[in-house]
Amino acid sequence: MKLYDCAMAPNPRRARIFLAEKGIEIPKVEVDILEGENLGPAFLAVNPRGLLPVLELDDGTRFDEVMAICRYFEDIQPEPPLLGRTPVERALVECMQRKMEFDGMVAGSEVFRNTHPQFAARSIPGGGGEAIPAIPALVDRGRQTLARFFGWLERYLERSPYLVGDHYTMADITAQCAIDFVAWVDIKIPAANSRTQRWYESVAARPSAQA
Ligand SMILES: N[C@@H](CCC(=O)N[C@@H](CS)C(=O)NCC(=O)O)C(=O)O
Repeated sequence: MKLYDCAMAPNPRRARIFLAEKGIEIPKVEVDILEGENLGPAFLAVNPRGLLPVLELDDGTRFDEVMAICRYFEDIQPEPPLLGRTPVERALVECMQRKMEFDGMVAGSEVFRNTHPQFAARSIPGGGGEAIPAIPALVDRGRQTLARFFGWLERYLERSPYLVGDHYTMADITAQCAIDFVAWVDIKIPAANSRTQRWYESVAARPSAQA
């Protein structure tokens, strides 16, 4: 088994934090997104969409979505549970994790990819062969979505210390990775959002945050 990974990229980091929380170590193959290695023939043979991470099993089966990778590991090693302990919790984690992914990760990607010069012709992640020019207006739209993301986060954390109940889950991992990602474009947790600040300090102090 091996994980095609990219150390600087936020989606592979979601998988790495998940694995670190489970105490699972697997060999990794580093693919440099910034230099476009993911768009070259060697990696496109692994994932034609050119996206990371990808988990490859020993029989050649590949999972090319973070959540599929995490579900697989949750099934083969349930402890500690990161996708919910009961049917209700699992549904709640799913609801929250998707919100964190769309409102946080995807909006962050809109801002980052439409501003960073290295992605000027790669404004949609991954391969497809054609140049996709940046659309500057998407930067404002991404910032607006992120302002809402931070507003929602503060409200969700009114109910419980973690995004779903009293323990750390995949929803926290995705939100934490989104926040660290948007810091690259100088977007920070608003100073007034004290619950989010407290939550962030606690998740960032977990050893897995180094993954
Ligand atoms: N839906 C995919 C998203 C994966 C994704 O967007 N990965 C980014 C890195 S964070 C990527 O591979 N980008 C390639 C590129 O920018 O060319 C998942 O959850 O695994």
